[in-house]
Amino acid sequence: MAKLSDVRFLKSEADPAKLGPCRAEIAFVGRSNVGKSSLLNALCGSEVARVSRTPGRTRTINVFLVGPERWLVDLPGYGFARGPKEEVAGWGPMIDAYLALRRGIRMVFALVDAEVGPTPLDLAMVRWLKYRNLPYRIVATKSDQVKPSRFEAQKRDVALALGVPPETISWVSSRSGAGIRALAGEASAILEKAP
Ligand SMILES: Nc1nc2c(ncn2[C@@H]2O[C@H](COP(=O)(O)OP(=O)(O)OP(=O)(O)O)[C@@H](O)[C@H]2O)c(=O)[nH]1
Ligand SMILES: [Mg+2]
Repeated sequence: MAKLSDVRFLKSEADPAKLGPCRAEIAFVGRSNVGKSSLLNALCGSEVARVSRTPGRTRTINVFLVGPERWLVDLPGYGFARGPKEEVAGWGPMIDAYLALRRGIRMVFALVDAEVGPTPLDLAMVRWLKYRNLPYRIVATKSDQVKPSRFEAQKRDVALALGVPPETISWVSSRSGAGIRALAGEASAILEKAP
C-alpha cells in the first residue's frame, strides 16, 4: 500500500493549514543542510526532492506521495542565517504550525548531523517533540563523515547528548547508503500500519 519507490511529488505549500487531509505522514525535521531532502531521496531510491550545498534549499513544506493518503513531508530546515546579522533563533511558525496541526503525523524523523552531534536547536526540537507527544526517531545523518575509528564513541556521545538510549538512534548515510534500507523498511511499515 505504501511503496517508497513509487514516490511522486504531490504539492508544495507554505501554509500548513492548507495541506489537506492525509491518513498517515512521516515528517523530516532538522537543521538546514543536515540532509533531510537527501534522506528522503535515499529512502525512496529517487531524486524527487531538491538537494543543495547551500543551506535553505527547501523553503516550503514539500509533500511526497508514497501511497493512497500516505505522505513523506520534507520541511524547511531551521537555524541558518538568512542575512548577515539575522540568525534564525527557532524553527519558525511554518514548522511549528505544521507539527501542531497535522493529526496524521505517525512519525517525525528528527535529523542530527552524525559528526557535529546535536546543536542546541536540535535539543530544543527534540524537547518540543516530546512535549507535543509526537512519535519521533532520531536519525544521525552523513555517517560517512565520521571516522571509522571514532564511530562507536560518537554513537555513545550523540546518544548521551540527546539523553536517549544509543540503540534508538538510526545512523544513516544518503551518500554511502549505510542504514538506509533499515530506515526505509521502518518508514513503510509505519505508513502501512496506519488505518
Ligand atoms: N557526506 C554526505 N553529504 C550529504 C549526505 N546527505 C546530504 N549530504 C549533502 O548535504 C548537503 C545538504 O543536503 P540536503 O539534503 O539539501 O539538506 P537539507 O536538510 O534538505 O537542507 P535544507 O533544505 O536547506 O534544509 C548537500 O550538499 C548534500 O549533498 C550524506 O549522507 N553524506
Ligand atoms: Mg531540503
